[in-house]
Formats: sequence, structure tokens, C-alpha cells
Amino acid sequence: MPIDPTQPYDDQNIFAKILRGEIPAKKVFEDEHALAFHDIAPQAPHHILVIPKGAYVSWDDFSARASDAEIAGFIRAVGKVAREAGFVEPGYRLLANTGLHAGQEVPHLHVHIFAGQPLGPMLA
Ligand code: DGP
Repeated sequence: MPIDPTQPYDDQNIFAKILRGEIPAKKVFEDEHALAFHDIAPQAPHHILVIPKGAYVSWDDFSARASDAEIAGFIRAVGKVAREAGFVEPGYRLLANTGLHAGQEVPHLHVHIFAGQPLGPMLA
């Protein structure tokens, strides 16, 4: 079910539980600002999610409330994950579903990284 993007942060969401180590995830990167792990239902040969450590519902929430240090740290982490995974050549796609029309399902900001095949004009 897509989430209501205006809701307050729910600390029982699945990614909050992954951040707290309450449920497992196949982690690929972690630093003070971000955690990256494999998507449980990959939509490309490589499909990684990167989430900020802070409690932000969506890209909109994050870009409005996060500190400059959190934003810089998170964006650098997304780039580092893709670089260290070897995705820069031949390329990768970033996606951050935000709110109802985008079909965002988990109410903790996550950036999808897709790679490993020609991705076409758009992933649904
Ligand atoms: P979105 O539709 O943008 O909110 O994408 C949510 C993604 O989260 C979706 O691709 C599946 C993934 N996902 C949902 N639950 C879990 C989980 O428990 N573990 C992992 N690794 N991924 C999950």
C-alpha cells in the first residue's frame, strides 16, 4: 500500500527496524549518515537501497528538514555505494519514490540503485 507522505515518522517501519538491527538485511555499506542493503525483491540484476540514518519519511521530508551535513553525507554515500559496486561504467539508475502517486511503500526515505542491464527509459 502506498504511504501518505504527510504522515509523521513511524519508528516501527521496516527500514527503521533494519537500522536498529531488529530484522536482518544484506548490508553492503554503512557509515554515520547512511546504510545500504540489497532490496528484498530485486527489479534489476543489481538492486540496492540506500537509506539515511535519520528519521525521515521521504525525499521531501529529508530535503526540507535534514541538516546540510546529513544531506551531503547521504548523497556522497549513494555515490560511493554505486562506485564501489562497479556500477559507474556502464551505468546505473537512482530512484526515490515519494508519496502516493509514486507508489512509495516504506515510510523511511530510500534511494533505489538499479544496475546490471540496460534499464530502458523507465522502471515502473
Ligand atoms: P518503494 O516502493 O519505493 O517504497 O520501495 C520499497 C522497496 O523496499 C521495495 O523495492 C521492496 C523493498 N523492501 C520492502 N521490505 C523490505 C525488507 O524487509 N527488506 C529489504 N531488504 N527490502 C525490503
